[in-house]
Amino acid sequence: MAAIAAQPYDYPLPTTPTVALILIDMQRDFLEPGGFGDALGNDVARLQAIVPTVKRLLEAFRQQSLPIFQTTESHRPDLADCPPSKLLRGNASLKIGDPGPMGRILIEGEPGNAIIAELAPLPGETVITKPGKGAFYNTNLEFLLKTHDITHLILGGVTTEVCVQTTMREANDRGYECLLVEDATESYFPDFKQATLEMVRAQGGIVGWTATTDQVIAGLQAMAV
Ligand code: TIU
Repeated sequence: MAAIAAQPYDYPLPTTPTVALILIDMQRDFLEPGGFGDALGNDVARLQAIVPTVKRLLEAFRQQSLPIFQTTESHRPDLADCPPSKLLRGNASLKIGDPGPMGRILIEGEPGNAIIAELAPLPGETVITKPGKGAFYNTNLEFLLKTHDITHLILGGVTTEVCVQTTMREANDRGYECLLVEDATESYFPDFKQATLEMVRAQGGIVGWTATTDQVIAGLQAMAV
């Protein structure tokens, strides 16, 4: 059986291609100046550095015609799906829904809410808009995964300890075999990223596995033969 060399031990791949890529929130709001991440006081340059690696991972899934899901953190223009706790938290200079240089912050359909051009989804690749941090909360992701008989999730995107980790934990509790790609995820806080990688794979993989993009691609290629 094919496997991805991973920590804390090898991640077994299924014999049938029931493995999907989940890329979390690689949207301008988090990666470019003037978006939500910037408004929260973060340095977005850290996140831009992983784009070529994420692109390589995405292309590997495309080459093998494996299912690809991307998410965006997005709210309705009327903010009906944004609880006041989320809207008002942090006293940010720009709040969700405020006009910024890329349109209204974190609002569906605004230029800043788009996935960055380098990773723009192709026809047939699914984009899930999510109002929360986790991709399962108030979305149809679980329904779509079940429809495609997907059992294994390879996760990347931003930010590691917020939306990526929340999604991985949600998926783990739902029975998915989850692997977080170490160099295809990033945080505004390097220590938080490192801690997340360590905590998900601690205790025998309590939340799942971690591996590098190279290791994932090698495993997928072995699965294909
Ligand atoms: N602030 C932060 O680190 N992240 C978020 O608000 N959303 C996501 O992680 N996508």
